[in-house]
Amino acid sequence: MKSAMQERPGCGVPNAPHVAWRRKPLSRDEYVSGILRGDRTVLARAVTLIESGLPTDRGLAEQIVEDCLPHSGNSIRVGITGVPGAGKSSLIEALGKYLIKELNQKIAVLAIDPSSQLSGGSILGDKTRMTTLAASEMAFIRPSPSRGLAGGVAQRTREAMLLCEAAGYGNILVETVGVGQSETAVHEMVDFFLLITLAGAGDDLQGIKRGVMELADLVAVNKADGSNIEAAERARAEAQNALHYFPDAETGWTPRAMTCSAFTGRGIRELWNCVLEYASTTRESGWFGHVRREQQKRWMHEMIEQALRQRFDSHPGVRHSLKAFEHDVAAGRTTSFRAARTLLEMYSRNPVD
Ligand SMILES: Nc1nc2c(ncn2[C@@H]2O[C@H](COP(=O)(O)OP(=O)(O)OP(=O)(O)O)[C@@H](O)[C@H]2O)c(=O)[nH]1
Ligand SMILES: [Mg+2]
Repeated sequence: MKSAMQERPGCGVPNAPHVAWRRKPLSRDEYVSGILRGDRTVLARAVTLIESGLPTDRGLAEQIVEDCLPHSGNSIRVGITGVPGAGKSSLIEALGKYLIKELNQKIAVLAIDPSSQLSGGSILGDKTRMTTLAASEMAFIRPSPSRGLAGGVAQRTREAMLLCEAAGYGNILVETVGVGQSETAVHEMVDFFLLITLAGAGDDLQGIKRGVMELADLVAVNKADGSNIEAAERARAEAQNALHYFPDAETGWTPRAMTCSAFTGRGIRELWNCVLEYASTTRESGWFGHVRREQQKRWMHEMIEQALRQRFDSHPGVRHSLKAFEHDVAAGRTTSFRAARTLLEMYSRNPVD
């Protein structure tokens, strides 16, 4: 299924994914050279290819990623999470404006949004919250892929991230809603993890899962504007209490809490300085490189698992008998162990590739 944006050719948003099937197909070299010279249209088409469910597209997509890999990695990858409505998209717009206008730097925004599969709404919503970025030549915005399972979406986002880096985007922001498993997936693909919270709502109310706080390198209490400033400051102090007080021995970093406002711009510069400070501190401690190496190892294992699963699922014998085995297991006619072993043996006698 195509996303809402993909089905609206010429919907007037410059950053909209391009309608690949109407255009002349590009060769592997054309894709790669386009990406390396920072051509946003080619980059968008390559990401569409990555997100395509067609097995015929997969081969080319993998070749492009492989060719771009040596040119990737030179970036700071920031994950942003928080409950719906916390202001993630608005904050990304504010950060993006700061990066482009004040620092003259390019920014790529990717999103993993499990809710969009159900509502379909936030894809267009995101674009309207990021109007400046969407219109800027210096920004590349990609809403969530609307299909696939959490793991598959994460893999595609990772690949899109590598292509953005090869295209010269030194700042990568990955947005996700902090209510599912997606924040863990995002945490595992970024250098820095930012949790956006709001004043006046307890952790339970905010739906923040226990554990997400522990992943955060920075907690930003957003909407610290107007009559909300004091409450935001109190929430900041509470968040700071919940975080560690001392630098982590391994990382050299002490997680922080700040207030900010996507509307007034309060705290935006400080927020980005915090990201930069994290990068320099952890580069010095060696943690930065260590995490990236560990992440790469994990990606490899995930890809193996996914590929094996895919092959197993598309094995004709397995496909033919799976339902019957499920019935037998549910009816107690066989055990799940025996059923799994039989199916695995069926697969390994004649593996599919
Ligand atoms: N007062 C105030 N309102 C804000 C601020 N940032 C965002 N909002 C408002 O909060 C609402 C949600 O903002 P979004 O940026 O869409 O939040 P989000 O976290 O991206 O939401 P989802 O993508 O749905 O998860 C919108 O109505 C914004 O206008 C802020 O700094 N101050
Ligand atoms: Mg959003």
